[in-house]
Amino acid sequence: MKIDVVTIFPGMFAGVFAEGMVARAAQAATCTIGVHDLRRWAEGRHQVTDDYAFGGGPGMVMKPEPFFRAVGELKAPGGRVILMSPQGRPFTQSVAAELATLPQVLLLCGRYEGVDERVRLALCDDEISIGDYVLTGGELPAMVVIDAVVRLLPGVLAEGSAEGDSFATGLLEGPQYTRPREFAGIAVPEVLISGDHGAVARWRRREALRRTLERRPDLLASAPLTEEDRRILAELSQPPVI
Ligand code: 9D3
Repeated sequence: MKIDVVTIFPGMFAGVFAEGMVARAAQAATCTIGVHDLRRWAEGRHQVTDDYAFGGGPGMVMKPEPFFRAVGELKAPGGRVILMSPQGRPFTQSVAAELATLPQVLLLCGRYEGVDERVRLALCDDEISIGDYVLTGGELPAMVVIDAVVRLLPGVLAEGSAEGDSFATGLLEGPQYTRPREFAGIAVPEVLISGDHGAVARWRRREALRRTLERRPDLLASAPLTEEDRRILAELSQPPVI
């Protein structure tokens, strides 16, 4: 897979791509990541990428021409051009999984007050937001998308890790423990030390259901639940008899 990013702040990506799993994916040649300075496609001695908004108003708008030239040069066959924008479709685990199947993802990052509408209308196949909060640009969202996509590529995670993702099972994860067996006056639950794999699996499922019910009950509506899960949920919803 090829991932390309077009930005006026290419330096922001250095740390993310130098360390951790994204770096490992790039080294393993699972994917090639290219970060491209939009100014390369800007004109004039000052390589200007923004301009005043027609109709007036505060703030600058990013010019269309540099984006069109960048995409003309960088887009590969079957590639998807995605504008990072607060008005985009919400980014979720299933969007990440969809992007991970493509031969190329080409992310365009905006700055200032926004991007000329022609970029959206005539250049982009998709538009993504990472959530309902206002950031200063599309760079951090692009890093979020790249991180979520890269870890789904074959050979990046330990076998089976992605399948266990809380958003893949539709539930939040329950508590996890490592050594020591007792710390801060809190003991590791006995079942986890028991060696009874069946009991451990049942306990983990129950704790995942408990945590989801407490914190994200909205997830239960679309989680794939068994009859036994529903019985446990009913029990957990029942106020304890004292
Ligand atoms: C004053 C202008 N804004 C009205 C609320 C529009 C605006 C344009 C560009 C606001 C923020 C930005 C910069 N953000 C992004 O480019 C962005 C973003 C975000 O801010 N939140 C969540 N996801 C994304 S993806 C790109």
